[in-house]
Amino acid sequence: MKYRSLLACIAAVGFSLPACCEDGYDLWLRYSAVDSAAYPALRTRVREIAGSANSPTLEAARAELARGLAGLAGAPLPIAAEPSQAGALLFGTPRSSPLIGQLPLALAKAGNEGYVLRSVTVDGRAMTVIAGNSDIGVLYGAFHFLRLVQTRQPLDSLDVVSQPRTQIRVLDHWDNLDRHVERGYAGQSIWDWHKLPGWLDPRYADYARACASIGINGSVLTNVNANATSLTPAYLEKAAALAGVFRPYGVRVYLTARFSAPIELGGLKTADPLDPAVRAWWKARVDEVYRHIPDFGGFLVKANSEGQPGPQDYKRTHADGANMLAEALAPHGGIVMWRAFVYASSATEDRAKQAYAEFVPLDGKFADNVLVQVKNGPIDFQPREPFSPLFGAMPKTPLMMEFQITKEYLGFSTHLAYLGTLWEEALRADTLVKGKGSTVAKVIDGELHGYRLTGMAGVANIGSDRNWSGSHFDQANWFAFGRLAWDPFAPAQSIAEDWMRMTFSNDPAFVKPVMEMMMGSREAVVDYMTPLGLAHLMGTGHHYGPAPWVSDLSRPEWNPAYYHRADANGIGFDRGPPVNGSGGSNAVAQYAPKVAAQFSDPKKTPENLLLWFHHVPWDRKMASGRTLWDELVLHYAHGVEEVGRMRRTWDAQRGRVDAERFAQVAAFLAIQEQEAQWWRDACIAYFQSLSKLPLPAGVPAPAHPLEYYKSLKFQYAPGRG
Ligand code: GCW
Repeated sequence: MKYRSLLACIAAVGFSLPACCEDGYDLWLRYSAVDSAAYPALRTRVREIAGSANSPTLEAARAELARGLAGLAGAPLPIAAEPSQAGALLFGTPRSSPLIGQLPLALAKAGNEGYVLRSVTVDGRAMTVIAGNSDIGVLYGAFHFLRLVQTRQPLDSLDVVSQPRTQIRVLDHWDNLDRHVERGYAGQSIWDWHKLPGWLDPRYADYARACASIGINGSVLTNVNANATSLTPAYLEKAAALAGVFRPYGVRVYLTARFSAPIELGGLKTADPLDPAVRAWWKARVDEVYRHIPDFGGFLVKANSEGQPGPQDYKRTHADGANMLAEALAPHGGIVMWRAFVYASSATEDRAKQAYAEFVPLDGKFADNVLVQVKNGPIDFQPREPFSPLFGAMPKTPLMMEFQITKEYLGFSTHLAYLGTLWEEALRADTLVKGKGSTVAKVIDGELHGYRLTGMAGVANIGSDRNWSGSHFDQANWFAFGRLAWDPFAPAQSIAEDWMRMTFSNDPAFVKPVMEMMMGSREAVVDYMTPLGLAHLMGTGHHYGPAPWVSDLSRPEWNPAYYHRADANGIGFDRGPPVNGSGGSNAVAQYAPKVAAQFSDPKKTPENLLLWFHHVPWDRKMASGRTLWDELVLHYAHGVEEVGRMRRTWDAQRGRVDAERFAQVAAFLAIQEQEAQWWRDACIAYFQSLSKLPLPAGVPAPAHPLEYYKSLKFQYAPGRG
């Protein structure tokens, strides 16, 4: 922005009104000035930043505190090596600061990566300490302290101890080397491969800062639909340059490994994981990776899924493939994240059953440095799915969670959907494998089975757009992912509240209604896209908009009709036990007996998953007393109404939010409402062509005939695979 227009902005609105000209680049690290009359804590408790920044990470911590507190306090704070006055904010480890070593901080409870924030009195002077056992712990603590100020928490008797409940907290970027992002709705890839390593865009450091602020400690730079070129020296040099930028922030670089790389790059005739020449090739290649990136994290692998090469091409198992890579990585301390998202090209079985069928027999067969990465649901990141039956079924294999932050199936970046609630629902689901309370969160954090490794991955929603995520509210999903990876038990609502206060405003007149809007937003999407347990009704390939009628694609599970199975009698996928040898796919049997019993019985299955597990007649009586048909239509209608309500909630915030971000959110909500209506109308028109039933009283008919919706084509929808 031009200096003169900035001055004009400041003159026009003054300091107390929301800042103008905000483009979202600063994310939740905005650090806008505190009104010290309303929040005197900052002035009284924080007068100086003290500590020695004798490593790049401690330097990053001090720099963040200086930057953040200067913004929040409205003026830079004095920096000192040792605390020199009351109100000192002392940061460091017992090694960087002898004083920290002497204070009774109970640092043992902070573990390797955690921290303690504590109010202390030293020589009669009140101070605040941000301490960790490691430098990265201090950086995480610094971000936590800034968050407390940003969200206007009391600072006088701080007593916070926090450490992550999972070890590996990674973003998976589905970024191609040509900068196209698979399922990306925020512009191009932020990795400008062409200009790396010569040009280090300042955005890379801001990315790492943002990741560190929420505890993310790894970044898989490349798409799981992998390109072996990323393992060549020229690209390793580029990845090494990024690793250098990320290192002070504790973010390790990982890459995807294309299973056929020994053939493509090495000129071998095979990529058979048991072939000695193949193993030697991977070993040498991994050694080379570590020569470029000494703290390289490891590989993420998609194999034998959707056309990707893998060990099954050689009649070997997923464990054989994973263990070969694990063997090459182990001497360097690297890990393999092997994905369980598989569905065989020729399978006739229910797709929801395939991951379990392939992986459970391999439990206990993976090397010590392998994690199996499992999507939250059995199919594919739908607006709602039951939890994957793999959770709880592989006690001897560390399973890590894979969530999708980018909204491939929830309206791309123009639909406002806070995913914290979706992930909370998945994490709190009870597998019952070791009795009540055997939640997915306890599988993931290792508590249930004593896993040696733990982790959570999020498919990134980050791109070259100025606001990073394609929309302002999509930033909340990046934020929520990091917070849940740190603590899978954290409540989605308090995460949303922190994010809103940091990103927009602490004004209660903003926080309360907008939080309600966020908390209900994902359910609204479920209602207008796939209510009552429906799934995968999206347009084929691009996944933009409704296409429940598609049924002519070569592979059965590419067709929306495969998932909803609607006909003249009813709708839904029968996944219950077969009756007299025919009927259900018996996917329910993959769950623990009590869960299976619940999901087998339509009367006990929660209505929001009914059609996932059962094919039921249109006139089935629902809990409301209405028929399934009426209930389905009303859910679609309700979803649209909710978006209308979201728009009104947002419109009432005019003046409480800067004009630039206000306008974009308002415009996107208008798009969302139109598209929700489109979803509603297209789905009702289609299902009505089968049910032949009238709409419930008061529900308007779709705006167009079914043929109109079928005729729509979206050749250029973004993010295509
Ligand atoms: O959801 C599907 C996507 C593909 C993706 C695949 C996967 C990277 O449509 O684009 O490929 O999942 O998770 O591997």
